[in-house]
Amino acid sequence: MNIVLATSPSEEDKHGVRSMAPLSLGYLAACVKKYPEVNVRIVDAYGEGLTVNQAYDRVMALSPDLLGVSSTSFCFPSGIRLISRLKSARSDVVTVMGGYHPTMFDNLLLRDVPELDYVLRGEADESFPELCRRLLRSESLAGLPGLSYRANGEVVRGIPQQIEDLDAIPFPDRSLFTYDGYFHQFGGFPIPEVPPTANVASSRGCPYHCTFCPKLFPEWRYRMRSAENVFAEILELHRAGFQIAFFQDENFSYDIPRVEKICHLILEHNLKMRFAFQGTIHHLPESVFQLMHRAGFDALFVGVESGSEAQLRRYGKPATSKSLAEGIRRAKRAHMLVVGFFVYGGPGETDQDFEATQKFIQEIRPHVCGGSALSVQPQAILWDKLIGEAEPLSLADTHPRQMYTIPGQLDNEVIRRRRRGLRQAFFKSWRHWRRIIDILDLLKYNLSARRAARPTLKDIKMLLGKGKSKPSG
Ligand code: B12
Ligand code: SF4
Repeated sequence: MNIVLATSPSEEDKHGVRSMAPLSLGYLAACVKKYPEVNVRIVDAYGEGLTVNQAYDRVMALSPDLLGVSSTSFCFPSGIRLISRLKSARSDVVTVMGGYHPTMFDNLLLRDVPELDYVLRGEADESFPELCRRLLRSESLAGLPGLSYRANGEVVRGIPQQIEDLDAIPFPDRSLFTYDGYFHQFGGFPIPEVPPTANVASSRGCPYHCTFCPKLFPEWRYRMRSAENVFAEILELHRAGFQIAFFQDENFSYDIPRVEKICHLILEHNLKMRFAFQGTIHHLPESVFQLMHRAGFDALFVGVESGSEAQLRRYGKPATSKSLAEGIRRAKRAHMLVVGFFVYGGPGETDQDFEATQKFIQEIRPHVCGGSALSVQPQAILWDKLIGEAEPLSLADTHPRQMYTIPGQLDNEVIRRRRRGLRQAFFKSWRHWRRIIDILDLLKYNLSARRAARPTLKDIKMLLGKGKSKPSG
């Protein structure tokens, strides 16, 4: 059985191009490999920036018997187009969707997309291999956990699945991530000379409930892999030649004892790798940041969202602006590169709230800032509050919404001003004299920053006439 797993193409947004490998599909592939009759391939249409037509050609060339398409809420229409095109050319191919949007809107998808055969709701590490097994043996699919399908003109909905013991599932099959563009970026930022980097998921979900943050399904819980299991994976990555591991979890750092244990294992084994993570930091004491630095953690990505206390409360964030500022200061004292993410234009955000965000950026000075206008996504608390709790009537009603399209919220002109304002605040923060200290500190103590800066430093040396030009030929 030829299985092709694909991400939904995104023709409008090229954000993911050359970005991280799709771990979701790597996990599914690893889990289904236990059946020798199965041959799996991955087409990362989103990551490679393919159009629907290009993705279709790639999938067709692999002669699939089953096509599984992963989709977020942002590019589900192109995922549907890919499935429809394939099915009209090859009606015998079994088509399955999974991921955020299909988990939530399985009923609408199966009602309105005749070319789609099945949806697997929630985490499919166990249900997807079971689906393949039953298809291979021509067994009944009734009762398959998480499976939504059509029966007698009705949609039968499965219960979204979650894996209780994450240590029990295999590591993602990275041999199928054949696109080499992943390895020329770091956390989504293109860096030409970045050493081989792998993304890793050490936990699933997040214990918090920020109002704008979508969950895979309402009952989805935070679960962690053990420190030993995480360490076994990074050891395997190290042996495979990866030099950096990026923990892309929603919240890698929530559980302090686990973070400490991972660091101790790295130090005890003298593992020479560098690390970065995404997660909350307001609760991490200085000693933990220092330990992480010693173990090789060079960068962190944190959702600050706003510098205004009132706005953070409205978002239901677990931290205060003071605890976030102190967390960033502690991380900087431990020589970590801090990438802070901000959102603007959320419900209730006043000019004063936005000014507090600008002030936060200028005073606390994360090394890098990312920002976006808040969008309201179906699986988030805000969706229920602003759009309504009723089930959308059609797929067209399930698209994420920009705030300015919602009556009573800030208009697009204010959003544009805030976008400019955020950029200005970040540029101003770089004009502060203390930035020289920030840079010198990173160059002295942060190995990844030093490596990234090496080509620029070489250029500067050459400019100053101190570098020897390389003999040609
Ligand atoms: C890493 C990451 C990225 C990376 C790489 C994405 C990738 N190729 O995997 C980059 C930086 C490119 C990225 C980009 C974006 N991302 Co992103 N990303 C993540 C993150 C942090 C981890 C994804 C992951 O690997 N999870 C681990 C795997 C194991 O879980 P999983 O993906 O859910 O897969 C399981 C199930 O969903 C299911 N499944 C998934 N696919 C399929 C397919 C089939 C056939 C089946 C049967 C089952 C199945 O089984 C899998 C195994 O259990 C998630 C948050 C999260 N924790 O999931 C956000 C997340 C997916 N991203 C999100 C967003 C908003 C974006 C962007 C729009 C950001 C932006 N402003 O540009 C873009 C658009 C992405 C897109 N494709 O549309 C949202 C999506 C919400 C939604 N409503 O759909 C999330 C949930 C974050 C959040 N909470 O807001 N992202
Ligand atoms: S925004 Fe961050 S802290 Fe809040 S629920 Fe989402 S992942 Fe967790």
